[in-house]
Amino acid sequence: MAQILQFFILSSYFIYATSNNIPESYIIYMGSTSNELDGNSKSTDEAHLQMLSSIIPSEEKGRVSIIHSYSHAFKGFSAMLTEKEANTLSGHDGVVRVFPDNILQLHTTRSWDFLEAESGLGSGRTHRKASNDVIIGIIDTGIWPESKSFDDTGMSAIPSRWKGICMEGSDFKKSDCNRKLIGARYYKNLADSVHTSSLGSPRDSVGHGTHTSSTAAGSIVANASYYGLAQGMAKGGSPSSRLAMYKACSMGGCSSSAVLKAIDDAVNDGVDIISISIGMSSIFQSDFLSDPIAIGAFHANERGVLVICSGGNDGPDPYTVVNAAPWILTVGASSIDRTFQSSIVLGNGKILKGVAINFSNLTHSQFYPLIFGRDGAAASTPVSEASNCYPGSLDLEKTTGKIVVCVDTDPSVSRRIKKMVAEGSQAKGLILVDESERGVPFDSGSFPFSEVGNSAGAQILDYLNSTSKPTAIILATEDLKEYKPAPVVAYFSARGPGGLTEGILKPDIMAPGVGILAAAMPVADPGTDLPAGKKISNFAIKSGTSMACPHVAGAAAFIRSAHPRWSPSMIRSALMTTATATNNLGKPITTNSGGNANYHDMGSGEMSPLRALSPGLVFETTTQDYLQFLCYYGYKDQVIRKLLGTNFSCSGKASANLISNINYPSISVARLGGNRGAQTTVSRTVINVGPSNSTYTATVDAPAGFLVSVLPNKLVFAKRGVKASYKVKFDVRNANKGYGFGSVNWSDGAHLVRTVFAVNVA
Ligand SMILES: *[C@@H]1O[C@H](CO)[C@@H](O)[C@H](O)[C@H]1NC(C)=O
Ligand SMILES: *[C@@H]1O[C@H](CO)[C@@H](O)[C@H](O)[C@H]1NC(C)=O
Ligand SMILES: *[C@@H]1O[C@H](CO)[C@@H](O)[C@H](O)[C@H]1NC(C)=O
Ligand SMILES: *[C@@H]1O[C@H](CO)[C@@H](O)[C@H](O)[C@H]1NC(C)=O
Ligand SMILES: *[C@@H]1O[C@H](CO)[C@@H](O)[C@H](O)[C@H]1NC(C)=O
Ligand SMILES: *[C@@H]1O[C@H](CO)[C@@H](O)[C@H](O)[C@H]1NC(C)=O
Ligand SMILES: CC(=O)N[C@H]1CO[C@H](CO)[C@@H](O)[C@@H]1O
Repeated sequence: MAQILQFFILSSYFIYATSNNIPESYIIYMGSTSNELDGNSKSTDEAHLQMLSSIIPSEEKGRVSIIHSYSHAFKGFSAMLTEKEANTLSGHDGVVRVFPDNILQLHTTRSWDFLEAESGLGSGRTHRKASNDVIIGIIDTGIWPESKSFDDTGMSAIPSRWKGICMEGSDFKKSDCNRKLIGARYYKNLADSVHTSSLGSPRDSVGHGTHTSSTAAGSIVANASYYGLAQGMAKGGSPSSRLAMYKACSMGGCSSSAVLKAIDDAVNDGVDIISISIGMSSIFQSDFLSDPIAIGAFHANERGVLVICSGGNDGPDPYTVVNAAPWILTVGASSIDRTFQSSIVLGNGKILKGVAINFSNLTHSQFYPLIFGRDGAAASTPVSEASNCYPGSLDLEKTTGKIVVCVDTDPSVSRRIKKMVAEGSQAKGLILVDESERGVPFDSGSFPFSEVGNSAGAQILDYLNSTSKPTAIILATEDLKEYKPAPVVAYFSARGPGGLTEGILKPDIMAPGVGILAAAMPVADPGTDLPAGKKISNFAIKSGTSMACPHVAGAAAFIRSAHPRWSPSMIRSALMTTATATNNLGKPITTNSGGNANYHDMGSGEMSPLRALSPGLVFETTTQDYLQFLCYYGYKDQVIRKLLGTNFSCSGKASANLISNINYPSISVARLGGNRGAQTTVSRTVINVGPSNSTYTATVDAPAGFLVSVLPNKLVFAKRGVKASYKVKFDVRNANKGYGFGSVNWSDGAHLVRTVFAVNVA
């Protein structure tokens, strides 16, 4: 043991000592393409190569080569550099930042193979005649073009403004694109060298991209299901919209340089909306100008393209939300009103409701012995390991032919592993006791499995103790519709406040992300066995903020088709101010643990696309506002100028406190003195997008211990398109420390403009 440890210490020392000299991929970000400030306009690639040859020693000329070049929405390139060369380059004129080409992760980590139904925006949604011309770019793992979800029957000709292409690969032909899937590109991805599963082709090799694409804009497919579960019509949020796939990811993740290139191309190709279900880990977030998604999204937004991103799956702790720049629409995940129930019948007749997707063949006619993992421990194995179904912890002789009960007190062993351990020990089935993961059904394939919370778990353990011959069966999974309460904030959904700035409230909005049925690659998943005698399903049920993000992309496309002239921030505002904080019981939305959700859990609430078509008032956040944000955040004028490419000076005194004044559809005050009488005032401007002669009045939902006033509290709009401003004053009376949450409602009788706020009392 000591020797192994030493080896690690030595080897890491070795890496440390030489890291300066090992070339690695770096991104050289050079700001806006419309740079009026730097006069010379040489061919960009040529200029970049010249830049590289000036710093790379002549004996290593081979490295004077560009991996990805960015030239449409913004400027820059990626290349293999040593750390020292990277530092040298970052001092060059025209360079905004040089940062390592890190690998970003898909936001369905923890390899969840969850399932469920309803990929659309809710049943009963009326199908308004939408124009066909909204194009959604998806940056993901590729696409399976043969899926019925990408059938283009009935779609009109591709809009002439479209400049994208359909790249070919060994298994992907130009004819795989059609009037629905109008573009497909793939990129060299650093993550591919680690995982070889990815092909040189836009074809999906993971399943993630096929799933997200069909959720955003899949065509209507009747009778979709996952082996009979979640049966019904599958359709994307905006079935009339077009899709373009930009494959920058594989099983191993997505390299930053490829994601940047994908955004650059998508903007140039002519997409209207970009959906990105990937991101950094919440622990290793870099600042906005070293974050490829933040950089790409900034420039996309400048050109009128709305970028929607998943907030990550690192919940439920605070400060876990990622992709939280103010020019991004950041999405959290909720459950929907469908759940997958797999009942457990104990030998004493008691029936307990578990959650799972099982294709087991157990029936009422035969019960099996039930054993607690602890009692099935192999010789010299700690009971805590056996209780957790740790690999190698169970004794075959004790578990063969029995249903094993395990707990989940050790998060290092995933459900998939526990299932494999139980299966490997010849058990008949597995019951998992776990409060936190319960809401997200695990797909155990044909192995009988069910998951229960702590109270049902205690009943099972009591029963185990009460008899010498305990028995049980795990029954078939049924899907329960109109399940209540729904939506519920998914426990994994990343929470605010944002780690980089607390002056902007994040996430922005919540959408379905638990058990979502959408298109799948018809390729066997190595970990899951099929139900006997069935063909591989063309649909899969998955969970994650990855699944929530394309729901919002579909909704945004729906709004854009009705309001083609709205800017990205107006569409975002419409979605946020019409979101609901009420569940299908008419009560406040709760979190997975049962408590009321706050606005750091769910943003403005669960999106409601139909209401968002007619929001009444919208908040527009302009590029100037975002530049001002960067000033307040602390970037220097000259850095911001490079970003924009035109003259710009931070106005007034830059202070992080002023971030709250950015014209955003929600309000966050990062820090307010705790003394009685401490106060702050935040201003906002709205545009009337509803009828002329509208009068709105404000009502306030203030948290305990605050006095919140709105000035003026009546806004009169003579015409559509007219702006009005108001101030919100927060007065601390006897508030507790920490965040207080509330909302300001503006209503004209016909529209409700709900703006949520979070105020932190220090
Ligand atoms: C859907 O499936 C059911 C049973 O599998 C079948 O009876 C029905 O005709 C199918 N409907 C369509 C539209 O294919
Ligand atoms: C269930 O299926 C397995 C094979 O998947 C088979 O070995 C077993 O005998 C079956 N059990 C019952 C009760 O049919
Ligand atoms: C089972 O019974 C034993 C002794 O009778 C007791 O120590 C143990 O706490 C009981 N376990 C449970 C889960 O009730
Ligand atoms: C940019 O604006 C600042 C202040 O508005 C001014 O002092 C400066 O000369 C301008 N620079 C250019 C290149 O226009
Ligand atoms: C709005 O109100 C004014 C004054 O009452 C009236 O003259 C005008 O026609 C109204 N406009 C509309 C569009 O109703
Ligand atoms: C704001 O609107 C929401 C949604 O209708 C409602 O639940 C809430 O009570 C309203 N708050 C105030 C202060 O009017
Ligand atoms: C969804 C599904 O196929 N569930 C199966 C679970 O196991 C029972 C047998 O106990 C089957 O009848 C179900 O079909």
